[in-house]
Amino acid sequence: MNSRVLLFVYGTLKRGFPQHSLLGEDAVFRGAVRTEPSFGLVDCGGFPGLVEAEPGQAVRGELWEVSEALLPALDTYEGVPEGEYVRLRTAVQPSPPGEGTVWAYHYSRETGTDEEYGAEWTAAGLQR
Ligand code: PCA
Repeated sequence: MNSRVLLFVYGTLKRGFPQHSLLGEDAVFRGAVRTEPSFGLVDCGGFPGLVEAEPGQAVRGELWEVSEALLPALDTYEGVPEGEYVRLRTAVQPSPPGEGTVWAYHYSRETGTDEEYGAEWTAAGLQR
């Protein structure tokens, strides 16, 4: 059985970015989406990290349907075992009809208090 899961990606896993192929050849693009307006992106040094922010923004990214069997490899790439990121259920807008869980990698390290948050990761880095 090939179970499928939904993943919100906002950084190097997006289409056209360096690690997109980790989503697998059978990944299906489900649309441009954004988080609830309570997040921000920090620059972790060439890649972004999603953190809860106050005041927050709606972070823009992509919703992809991928094979559940790929999650262990994605977790390893994102450093989930070492604690750099955690994979959490994350609400996105527009929300995919009839499907509960969307996963996203959240940055789990401490960030500066006067951090400049971005709302989108581009080839040029963080954008507001
Ligand atoms: N890759 C993951 C999380 C941060 C990153 O650079 C992503 O694209 O969602």
